[in-house]
Amino acid sequence: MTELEKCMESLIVIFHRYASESGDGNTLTKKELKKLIEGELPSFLKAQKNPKTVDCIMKDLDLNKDDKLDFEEFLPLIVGLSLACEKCYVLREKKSKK
Ligand SMILES: [Ca+2]
Ligand SMILES: [Ca+2]
Repeated sequence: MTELEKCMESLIVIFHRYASESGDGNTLTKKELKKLIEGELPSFLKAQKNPKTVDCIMKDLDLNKDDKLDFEEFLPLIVGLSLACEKCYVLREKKSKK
């Protein structure tokens, strides 16, 4: 497998690892989402001072308002964070070339 294929597989595996903790194994409840963020994105959570961060994320991502996130609804979180990370990466690269 290529590096990118491995990344995609990791995303899917991690999503399902947390999604299968309770109830429907294909969707994340708010509790499961919180665990996923705490377990897999600790630096993101630390950067957020608002204790309601997970509630806000859940509201934003849950497009069909069933209080659960399927993989399709979960992906924009990763895309959004990747976009932010890429901006930092570009800045770092710029600095290191000077
Ligand atoms: Ca679940
Ligand atoms: Ca949903």
